Amino acid sequence: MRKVLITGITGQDGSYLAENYLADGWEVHGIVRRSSTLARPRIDHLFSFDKNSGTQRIKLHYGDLSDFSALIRIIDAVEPDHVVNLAAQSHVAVSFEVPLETGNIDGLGAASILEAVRIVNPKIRVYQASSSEMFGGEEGTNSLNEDSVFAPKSPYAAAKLYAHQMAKIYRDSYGMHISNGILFNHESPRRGENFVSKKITKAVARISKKQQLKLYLGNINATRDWGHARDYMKAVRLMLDAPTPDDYVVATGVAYSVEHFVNTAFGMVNLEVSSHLEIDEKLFRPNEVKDLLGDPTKIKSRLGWSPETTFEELVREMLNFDLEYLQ
Ligand code: NAP
Ligand code: F7E
Repeated sequence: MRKVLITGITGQDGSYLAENYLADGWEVHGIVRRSSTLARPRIDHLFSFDKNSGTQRIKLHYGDLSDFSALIRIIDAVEPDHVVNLAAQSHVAVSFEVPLETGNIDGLGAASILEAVRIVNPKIRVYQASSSEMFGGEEGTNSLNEDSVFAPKSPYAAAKLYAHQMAKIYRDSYGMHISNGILFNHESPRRGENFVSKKITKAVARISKKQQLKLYLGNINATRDWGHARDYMKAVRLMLDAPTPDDYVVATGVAYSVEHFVNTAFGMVNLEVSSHLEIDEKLFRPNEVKDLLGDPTKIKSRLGWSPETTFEELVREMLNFDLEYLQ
């Protein structure tokens, strides 16, 4: 049975990617941090037994991206065919609060994965979770592709750019099968609660049930190219399964403002935005990434990937999930 090792398996993307590999019959291994609770809500539903073999097809290993010895030990023991590095301090605003931790995990941690794979078995295929944040997103920029200039604006983006370049350096220097996915914002009902999409749909659901009065947001003029995490994890699989490694932008090619996201979600429950939305200056970032729009031409033409979920379908799915949760 083929094996994948996923870092960040407890996160939004890790949970969808684990489902994707399990559906294809792979054995899925994940690296998890020790925490004071055992709750792992995004992957709890995956711990069923395989009907044929009677074994668990998902196995977890304690480790941390800052612990190189653990990474070497786990990769050596699991002998995976693919290593997917999704683990990160993934919040841009928080990276200004914890810049060193962000650099340590998102930058050096990613380099540790590359070095551990090189030492244990350089034939293992690797995916590195790069980010559209690396572009910086100046106001009104045209759509961004693999050749666009990187100009990071946060500790998060700078750390991701270091990891991105290290992945290219390892690919070019050692002939390893390493791909960088430059993913634009992707959301889902499993999105972390302090990202703007989930903050909006959760608040709209609660306001519609009279459990909350106001939604406080920062810069609602920012525009983002929003897709569905489930679709984007299919793109990750295509990169890992491709005969040759490369770097790919993954995006829908359509961007909307945060304000449009808010209007869409409130419109779905027939509520007036003006009665419930407040702008809070404290939620603005020290250096705003204004506009991000991706050009997915390369991945469409070379790997045949296309987004399957429209913006409205995404907002509807997130909102329905949050409404059902309240019931
Ligand atoms: P997420 O929900 O925040 O998940 C992050 C994962 O990383 C969690 O499983 C977390 O574990 C784990 N992690 C954090 N620090 C760690 C450490 N020191 N050692 C081991 N594991 C650690 O993020 P996501 O949205 O799924 O994103 C997945 C990856 O794609 C991230 O690298 C992110 O930066 C990148 N990315 C995301 C987007 C997007 O729009 N979602 C776009 C571009 C790139 P705990 O559960 O223990 O916290
Ligand atoms: O912010 C604005 C905020 O935190 C989106 C991560 O997955 O995608 C994500 O990073 C926009 C920004 O995502 C609030 O200023 C307004 O302009 O949902 P977000 P992000 O910063 O774009 C990239 C591609 C990644 O790689 C990251 O890992 O919304 N905004 N008001 C707000 N944002 C938040 N979080 N909270 C607000 O109250």
